[in-house]
Amino acid sequence: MGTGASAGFGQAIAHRLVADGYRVIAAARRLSRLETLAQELGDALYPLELDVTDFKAVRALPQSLPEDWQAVDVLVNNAGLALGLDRAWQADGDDWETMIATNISGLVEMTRALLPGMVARNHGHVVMLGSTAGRYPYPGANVYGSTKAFVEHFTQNLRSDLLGKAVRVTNVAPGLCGGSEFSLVRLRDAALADAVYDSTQPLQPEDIAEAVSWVLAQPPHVNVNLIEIMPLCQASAGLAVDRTMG
Ligand code: 8X3
Repeated sequence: MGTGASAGFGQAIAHRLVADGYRVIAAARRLSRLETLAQELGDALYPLELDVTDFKAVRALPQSLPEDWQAVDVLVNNAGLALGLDRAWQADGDDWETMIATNISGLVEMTRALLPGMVARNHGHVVMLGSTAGRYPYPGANVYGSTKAFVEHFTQNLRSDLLGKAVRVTNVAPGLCGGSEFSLVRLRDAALADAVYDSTQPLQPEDIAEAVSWVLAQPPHVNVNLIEIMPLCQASAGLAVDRTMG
C-alpha cells in the first residue's frame, strides 16, 4: 500500500511496483486521479480514497479493505508536504500544524495500523519517504525539515522495536526533485515553483521509484536503513557564517 499515490512520487512508485509484479493499494485523497491510475494499471491496482490525517479511517485499516487486499506486505509512507519557506518567526502556524499532521501523525498512524499484520505474518517492509531536509537544515525549512528528521529517527526506532522480526524498515531521503506538485504546493505560485528547478537537472519521481523498488528487492536478510539521493547538481554546501554582527 502506498499513500499520496495520486501524483508525484506516489504515482511513480505505484507504476513501478505494479511493473515489478506487486498488487498495489494506491491511497490518496483524490479518488478520481486514482481511478485514472486504475484504468492504466488494471486489476493490480486498488484505488483507495484516504486522507492520512483522518485517523479514524486510518485506524480502521486493514479491516476496512476488501478481504483479499487486507494482508499488506509493504507500506510506502509517501504522503507528505511542505508549506511555505518563511523564516520561523514569520511562518504560518496553520501551515506548521498541517505539515505535522500529515508528515508525522499521518505517517505514524498508517504505520501503527499496518504493522500488526506484518508482525503477525512475520513478513513486511515499511518504506518512509523522508527528505534531505531532515538531514541538512536550510533557511525556511524549519518545521518541514524537522518533520522529516522525525521520519528518519522514527525509522530507526522502528528498526529497534522490530529486531528479531522479519519486517524491514527503510527511509528513502531525496533531495531536489522535480516532476511533482511539491514546490507548487509549497509556494502556491506556479512561476515561483518553476523557478526552484531553473537551470537544474533535478531528480524525477521515477528515480525515487527506482530506489524504492531496489530497497524492496534486496534479499530477505538485508535491511537498507537509509538511502539519501540528490541530483548531481545539488550538494550540502557547508555551514553559513554571518559577517554583519562581528
Ligand atoms: C524535498 C527536498 O530540498 O526541497 O524534501 O527540502 S527539499
